[in-house]
Amino acid sequence: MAKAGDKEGSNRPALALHVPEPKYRPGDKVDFSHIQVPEAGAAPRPDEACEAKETYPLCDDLIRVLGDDDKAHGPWDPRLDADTLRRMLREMALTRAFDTRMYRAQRQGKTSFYMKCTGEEATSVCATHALAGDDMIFPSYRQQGCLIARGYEPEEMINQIYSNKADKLKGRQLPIMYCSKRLSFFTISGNLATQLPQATGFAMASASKGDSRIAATWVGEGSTAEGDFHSALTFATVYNAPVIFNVINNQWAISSFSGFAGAERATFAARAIGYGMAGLRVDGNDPLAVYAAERWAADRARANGGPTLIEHFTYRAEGHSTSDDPSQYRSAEERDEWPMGDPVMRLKNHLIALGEWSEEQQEEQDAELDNMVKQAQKDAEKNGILGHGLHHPFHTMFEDVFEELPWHLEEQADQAIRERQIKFPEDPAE
Ligand SMILES: Cc1ncc(C[n+]2csc(CCOP(=O)(O)OP(=O)(O)O)c2C)c(N)n1
Repeated sequence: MAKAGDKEGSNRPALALHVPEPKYRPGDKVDFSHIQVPEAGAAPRPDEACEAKETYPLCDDLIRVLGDDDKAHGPWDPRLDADTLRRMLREMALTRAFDTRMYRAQRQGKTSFYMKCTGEEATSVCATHALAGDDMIFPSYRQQGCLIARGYEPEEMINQIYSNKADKLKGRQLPIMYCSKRLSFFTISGNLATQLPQATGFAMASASKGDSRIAATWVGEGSTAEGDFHSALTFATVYNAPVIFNVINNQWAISSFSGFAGAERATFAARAIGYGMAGLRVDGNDPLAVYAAERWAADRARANGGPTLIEHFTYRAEGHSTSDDPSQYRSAEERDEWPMGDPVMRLKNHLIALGEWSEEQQEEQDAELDNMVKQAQKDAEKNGILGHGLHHPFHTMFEDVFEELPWHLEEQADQAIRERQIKFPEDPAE
């Protein structure tokens, strides 16, 4: 028997901990040639009703439709008409124009916070097009494109970002944490991955009631390390819930590269295999591939084929948020070197190759969209910007904590209003 303090086993190899390290740090030359970019059209397309395991080779592949020639290739080509393609292009461009203006609004102090989705527009806009209008969306904070694709008014979004008196969420949520019951867009929560089991729960409820609505949820690759990811997938496969898990692998979770969420060992799509779930891995910057994969999963779920996990392989082109400076932790070259290009440019070039669009039309549309966002911003500013007094009545802060206002919260409200009136007599609280 070994005694405490004995050097028993000292001839065994020393254990070593592996701490992932990203390939490129600030100032480094970037070479993404290790990333496998298969030919567009090369991946097979199994039937939506197939056994989950038929999809497993696709979890290690990358479904691509748009080739370097800007044309659509192979069995995943969704064969969308030109009007639908133009609508998707317009909504992706609107998402980008909106992001640009709101980022600036934060820098001008009109709001406290903003998050862009630059480079990831296809993963929200084009995926939403593949769903029915009343399918329930459970987003993370980087899916403003889903709301835009469902026609949410930019002014409403800006009212929320400004926490002004027209903000439907009454200034209670951090900017960009939208919600629209009318558009089946579930309230965004800052707690990562909590939307996943909720989406599964919605899908289970829908199925148990014999309804026809499915659920689609989005999560960053970093957030897949949360326990909620595991429970959501377990419940979804056990009960064959009609739910789609969109994992947006944009390579970074703030300053942590995807290796910290397990990317060095297996793809995120491959997580599906262990649960017995269908899985697909797509080029997230290929608008047609994103649409086709989401449509495949939606049709499968709607026909009681069960859940699908889709990894959208993409790149977070900008900082994590207005509070982040990516030049501190990654090479500035990464964005330009990203081998899958830019989703807006790729769809634009595809439409031009089809003879259904032109550079001039694109320029005109960009100017029109920028003006539209500018006007929406002006209109929203009439309802107030951050810190300029036009907010919801003070009392509303205490409402909706419970369905009915309990006596002790009514007391707190009265007291808070009295104190405010003493401190700021020129700004009477209601
Ligand atoms: C439970 C929880 N832990 C940590 C955070 C802080 N946090 C906010 S965003 C973020 C990174 C998430 O990265 P990822 O899931 O890859 O999504 P991305 O931001 O790339 O879209 C972290 C750690 C949080 N909001 N909630």
